[in-house]
Amino acid sequence: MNALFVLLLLTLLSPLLTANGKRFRLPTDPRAYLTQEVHWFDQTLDHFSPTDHRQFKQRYYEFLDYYDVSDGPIFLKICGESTCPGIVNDYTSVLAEKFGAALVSLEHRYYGMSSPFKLTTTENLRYLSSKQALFDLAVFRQYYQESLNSKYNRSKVESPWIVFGVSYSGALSAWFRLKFPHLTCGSLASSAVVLAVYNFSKFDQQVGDSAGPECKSVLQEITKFVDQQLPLDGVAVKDLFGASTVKDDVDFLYLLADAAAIAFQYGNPDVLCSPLLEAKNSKQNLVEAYAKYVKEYYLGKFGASLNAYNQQILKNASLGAEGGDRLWWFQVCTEVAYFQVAPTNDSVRSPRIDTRYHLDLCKNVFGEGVYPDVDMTNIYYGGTRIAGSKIIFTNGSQDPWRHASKQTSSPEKDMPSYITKCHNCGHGSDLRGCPQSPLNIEGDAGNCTSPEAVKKVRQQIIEHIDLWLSQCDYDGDDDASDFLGTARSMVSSS
Ligand SMILES: *[C@@H]1O[C@H](CO)[C@@H](O)[C@H](O)[C@H]1NC(C)=O
Ligand SMILES: *[C@@H]1O[C@H](CO)[C@@H](O)[C@H](O)[C@H]1NC(C)=O
Ligand SMILES: *[C@@H]1O[C@H](CO)[C@@H](O)[C@H](O)[C@H]1NC(C)=O
Ligand SMILES: *[C@@H]1O[C@H](CO)[C@@H](O)[C@H](O)[C@H]1NC(C)=O
Ligand SMILES: *[C@@H]1O[C@H](CO)[C@@H](O)[C@H](O)[C@H]1NC(C)=O
Ligand SMILES: CC(=O)N[C@H]1CO[C@H](CO)[C@@H](O)[C@@H]1O
Repeated sequence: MNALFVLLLLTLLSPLLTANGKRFRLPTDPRAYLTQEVHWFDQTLDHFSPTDHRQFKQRYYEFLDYYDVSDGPIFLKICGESTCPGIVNDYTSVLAEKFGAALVSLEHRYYGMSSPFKLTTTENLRYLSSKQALFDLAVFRQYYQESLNSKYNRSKVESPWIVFGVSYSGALSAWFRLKFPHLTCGSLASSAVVLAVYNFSKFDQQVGDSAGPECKSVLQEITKFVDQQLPLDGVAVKDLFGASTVKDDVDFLYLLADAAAIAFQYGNPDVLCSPLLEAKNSKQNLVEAYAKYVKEYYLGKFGASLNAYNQQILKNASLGAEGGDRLWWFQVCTEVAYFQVAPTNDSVRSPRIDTRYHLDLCKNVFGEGVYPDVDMTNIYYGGTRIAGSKIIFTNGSQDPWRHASKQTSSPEKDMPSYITKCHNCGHGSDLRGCPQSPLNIEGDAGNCTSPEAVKKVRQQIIEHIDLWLSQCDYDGDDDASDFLGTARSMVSSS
């Protein structure tokens, strides 16, 4: 099969690779990409072993239409926890045009077509970690700089690099700048989940806050009813939601919790709350109204997969892309947790979604001893006390994930933090506009309830990138004349 065909196939399959509250949705519409032309790179499997020299093929993309060959920067858009079908046409393409930048994206190891192994057994997943992924990016950055230099017949040029990411890849963007400051001039970390959280009850609290008192209380009523009905007639309840394949009751409750969270996370609050409040006001059956939303919107239009909530499926190491969220769950169960447990008070989700449920899932899906050492992760990266520099943190006011991000500025370290505040500002709204799913081409902010809020943050992003490019000097030694990127000014500011 040729690569393009495989790519198309994967693009069609990618609705299966969704959900679990966390996973950042990538669009399936080819128009949402600047390019989908695949390139390959030989990557080292284990960056931390002196004796293991195995390699695997890692997929990447480049887009050079805006590139100013004389002194343009390189924007590395980090792909995160899903297949990476191309370079997404979000607000970074507007930035690339403004700054005359080359755009390049590397698929995250293990995801999509960049898997070192056919089977995703726990043993084979041992090289799946953010630490390895950061090294992938560093090695790739060197490789790509050289490949671009030879393409344009130039030598020893060190372009100014800026890294970008949203969500988990936003955390990678911040961490890359932290761990490899000599390889970049700055970082945008959009909705970046840099804090590993063990009991992440603030997630559910934010869902309630974003819903507002009325919609929250309807959601709570529904949860309560489903909690009561499940032990009595689980089959009927699951059937109502079209989810009879999800055998475990708490897996099913998790699906219902995620379905609500996703509306706020991705800027579609009214798609959920309007019909629920309508049902409430006209005294219709609330559970049926919610089931309609879950079936038609969450599992339908949004494209979430039941497989992501089915531990029987998550356990299966031979399913590859169809195995739901097995890969992301592995990262959750080993590094970052973000266990979205029910808060003890005023919870939207079922109290049965607790710490024990998550730990049991990790054990059931990956085996004995797999456990997220969040303390080690936060020691390694610093959490919200990350000791980096020149990193912009952005968050959406309605996004439950912002409580795992850095929400206050550290001006002394040149790490500003911005929050876009509006009714439908969610995950990555600075780069993706509103709603965040489906993606708006070039991250159009036109449908944000406060486009001005998004524009203001974007202006800050432009100013910081401009400043950091002008200050960029990788080594400051005598070779500085080789460095093309200094003092580059923006093409235009608006
Ligand atoms: C590349 O640059 C070298 C040295 O400047 C020059 O001799 C050579 O002709 C160039 N080759 C191409 C393909 O432009
Ligand atoms: C997480 O919550 C569980 C259950 O409430 C509790 O036993 C545990 O101590 C908590 N762990 C941390 C690190 O907060
Ligand atoms: C795992 O998936 C493969 C491929 O679909 C299937 O053949 C196999 O029966 C599954 N294993 C289990 C234990 O369900
Ligand atoms: C529990 O939540 C309710 C509703 O938000 C609030 O009024 C109450 O003060 C909370 N109780 C505690 C102990 O936090
Ligand atoms: C904004 O919403 C309207 C109505 O839903 C839609 O027709 C239009 O395409 C949207 N614009 C953007 C930029 O999403
Ligand atoms: C810069 C900024 O707007 N920070 C805010 C982010 O959100 C937190 C929590 O709501 C606020 O306390 C910060 O002021």
